[in-house]
Amino acid sequence: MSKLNTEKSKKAFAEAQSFIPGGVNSPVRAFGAVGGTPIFIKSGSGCHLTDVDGNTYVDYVGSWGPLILGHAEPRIVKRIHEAVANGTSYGAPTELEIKLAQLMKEAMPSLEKVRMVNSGTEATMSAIRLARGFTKRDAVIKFEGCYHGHVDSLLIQAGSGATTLGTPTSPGIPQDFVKHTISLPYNNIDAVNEVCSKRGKDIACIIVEAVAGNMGVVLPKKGYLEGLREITKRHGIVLILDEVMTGFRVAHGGVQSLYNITPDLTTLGKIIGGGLPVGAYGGKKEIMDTISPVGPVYQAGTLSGNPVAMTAGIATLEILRDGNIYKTLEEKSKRLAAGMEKACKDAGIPAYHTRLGSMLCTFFTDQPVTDYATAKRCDTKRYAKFFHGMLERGFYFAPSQFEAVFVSMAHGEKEIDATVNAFREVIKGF
Ligand code: HOZ
Repeated sequence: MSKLNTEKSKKAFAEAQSFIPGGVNSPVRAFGAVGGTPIFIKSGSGCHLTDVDGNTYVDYVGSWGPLILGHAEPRIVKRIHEAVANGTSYGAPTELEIKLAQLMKEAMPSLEKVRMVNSGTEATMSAIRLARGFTKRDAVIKFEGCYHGHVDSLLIQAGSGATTLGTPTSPGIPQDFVKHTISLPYNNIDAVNEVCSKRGKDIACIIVEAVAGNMGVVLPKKGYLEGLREITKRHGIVLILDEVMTGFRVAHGGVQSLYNITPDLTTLGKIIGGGLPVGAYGGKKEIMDTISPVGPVYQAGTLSGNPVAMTAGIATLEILRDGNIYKTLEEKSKRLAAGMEKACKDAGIPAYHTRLGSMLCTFFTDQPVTDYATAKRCDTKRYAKFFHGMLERGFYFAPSQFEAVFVSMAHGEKEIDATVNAFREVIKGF
């Protein structure tokens, strides 16, 4: 029984369900895996969220990744206000789009050309169409437990809400749409080699979450990403690195800079929109120039390159140019992860901890988690206990084991140490 007063959230949730399926506009918000009623948010500031009942929480969801600088960061808010005053949408090109593309390319040189869209889903969907149009091949390889948004052909053995809510392969997608999707275990390079040596000439692209962040955080094994790069090169397959979550998060140049991988295409979202709806895909000029209006592969969008979203993205990426930010984030994240790991050890609670930069995860399991099968072995009932225990104490984590913890620049030592102390208390009751 929760000690929190969430009467207004409960009322809002009941009302929301009359108008909105499940009362939410994205399933992962519904507390489906942990039980209880989602809290309805009134405002965010720094690392804090305040709900409609007036409860305040230290937030580790960060809008599922975009808010690397925290909520309502004053410099971003100011730039958004200025942009809004100039009009909110033109449906015509602006110099802002060039500026954001430049900032992205500066951090990720593999982005020779970039196309802006409105979400990560749109980015991955468009990148796959482009890879198919460019190679004139149909098949796509994806990996179990990876999630690339709700794209029809990729909702096969998908992570995030699809796993949380028990529908990793969604109904509503005709068999004809997915007959070209090959789903393989993550972190298993032999499986990729085997399929590609038999069917290499049919495969348009391999799409992979650079660090899997939608089955919890699962790190690529040593040599795995490099192996994918080598195999795709050998067979003329387009390598799409999905950095929607990791881009500008784990490092300024994303996972590709840390692992020294040059993908053919990269998909981005979240941070590049500074908290507004944005996605992008980009990569080799030769491939990108296959998109309309230069080439024949069609892709378009009324609000693509929206001036307000571009401004928020530019303001964010300009701040992130300061390399000290990633050093600071590393220290903060390490402090949190180490604190939680030690707490589990001291309490004798089996757990497996993963982290890359400010993305981390505590899996409640006594086994290493390296892929979807091992991630699914976690004790999700224990996770639900953890989630509610932390929520009651004023700490908001993702309402599912199969998501990431995000640390932002707004989290201070004080909040992090308080989180670890609360965690110690919560796991005592396991
Ligand atoms: N990729 C995010 C979850 N892992 C998206 C959040 C959502 O689905 O609402």
